[in-house]
Amino acid sequence: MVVLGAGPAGLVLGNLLVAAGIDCVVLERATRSHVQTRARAGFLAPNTVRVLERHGLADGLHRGGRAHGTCEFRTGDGRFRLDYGALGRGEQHTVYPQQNLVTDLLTHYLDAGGRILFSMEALAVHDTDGARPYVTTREPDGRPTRWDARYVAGCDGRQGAARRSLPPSAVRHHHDHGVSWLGLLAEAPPSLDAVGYAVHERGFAGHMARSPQVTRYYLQCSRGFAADAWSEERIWDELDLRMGAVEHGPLRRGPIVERGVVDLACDVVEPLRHGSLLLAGDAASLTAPAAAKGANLAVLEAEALAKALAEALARGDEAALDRYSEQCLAHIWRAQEFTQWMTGLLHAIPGQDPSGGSFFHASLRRARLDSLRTSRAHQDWFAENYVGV
Ligand code: RFL
Repeated sequence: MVVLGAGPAGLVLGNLLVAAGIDCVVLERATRSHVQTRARAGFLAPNTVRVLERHGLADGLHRGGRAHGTCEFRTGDGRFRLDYGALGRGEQHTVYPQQNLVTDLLTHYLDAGGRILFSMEALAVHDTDGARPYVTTREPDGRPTRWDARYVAGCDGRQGAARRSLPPSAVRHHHDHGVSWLGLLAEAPPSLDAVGYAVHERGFAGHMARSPQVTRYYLQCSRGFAADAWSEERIWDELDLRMGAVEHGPLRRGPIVERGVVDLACDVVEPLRHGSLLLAGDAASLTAPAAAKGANLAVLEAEALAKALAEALARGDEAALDRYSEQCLAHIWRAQEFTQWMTGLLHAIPGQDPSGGSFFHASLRRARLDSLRTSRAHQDWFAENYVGV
């Protein structure tokens, strides 16, 4: 069994395959230190935590994760809070940085005897319509290598070899939300004890705690915006303005240690199985980070895939593998639908708002926020979808 990629999907899958006694190797393009320090997600859904607990992979997040169940919306009309952890199904997120989760999963995998090769870039997956697929790779010194397997799991993200090797029958549904975010990681303590979503006429601003010392911020920016266009001071001033620092209190500033522009787009590959090539995580579907679903879907899919592969490899029974795609696509489309809703709630879409000329969409957003502020039924729906995958 060859697994491409050592992100949450590939490492959960690798751990479960090793636990099931299946011979597997993980091939990862990046170095170990890069994989263990790549800051991305932080909000784990209760279902994700349950999957990790079920397989003894949750020790680290039990030690270092923090329960989180409140978000605050700020608009020109004031602010309101939703204690989503007490609404809907009464479930909370666990805040645990993705790089810590990846480090835990990797340690566990190696301790269990799992094999992984870093700096090993997969170039393509071949012969996926038969029972003897193989992966071609480039060694760190540039030499080509070939890896034969019974199945190949494509967990190598949006730009990996698995996606490049899909047969023409694969359908890629793509949707561009039309907005971009400047994503920032600040060495500064969180400024509020909640996720902060500011819906401002200059664009969205977001605040998400990562740890007591580190906070993620987002600023909606124009397409093609250069990540280094603004000085740190300019960024903090803009965050202050959109988050309403004058009315609601100043943000706690600190050095910005990472910045990058994310174009909010999503896509889904259908189906997730192409003969002996199976997709999971971002390789299968990409969700815009507005609703924090990506890492959570990756973990869920990895568990479903491990179970199906174990049945296929141990007993030659492919029934679960045949169902894998349909089973996961149901979750994926639910996550896409909520992400789409959330994106519409948070953004002035260019060309649809006062700055772009139309009053209509801004008024719809205001009405949606008002409903969320006042309707218990709407709040329950939000909470259920916000923490769910
Ligand atoms: P990953 O984590 O991208 O891992 C894929 C791995 O494959 C390697 N790779 C290759 N290896 C071998 N050969 C090749 N040709 C290869 N090409 C790539 C890569 O080096 C990498 O190690 O995919 P995976 O495992 O599917 O996990 C998906 C999640 O990482 C992703 O969905 C989330 O980070 C998305 N996301 C969030 N998700 C959440 O659930 N909650 C959040 O709060 C959240 N915040 C975020 C996010 C994503 C963000 N960015 C950077 C888009 C915040 C941001 C800013």
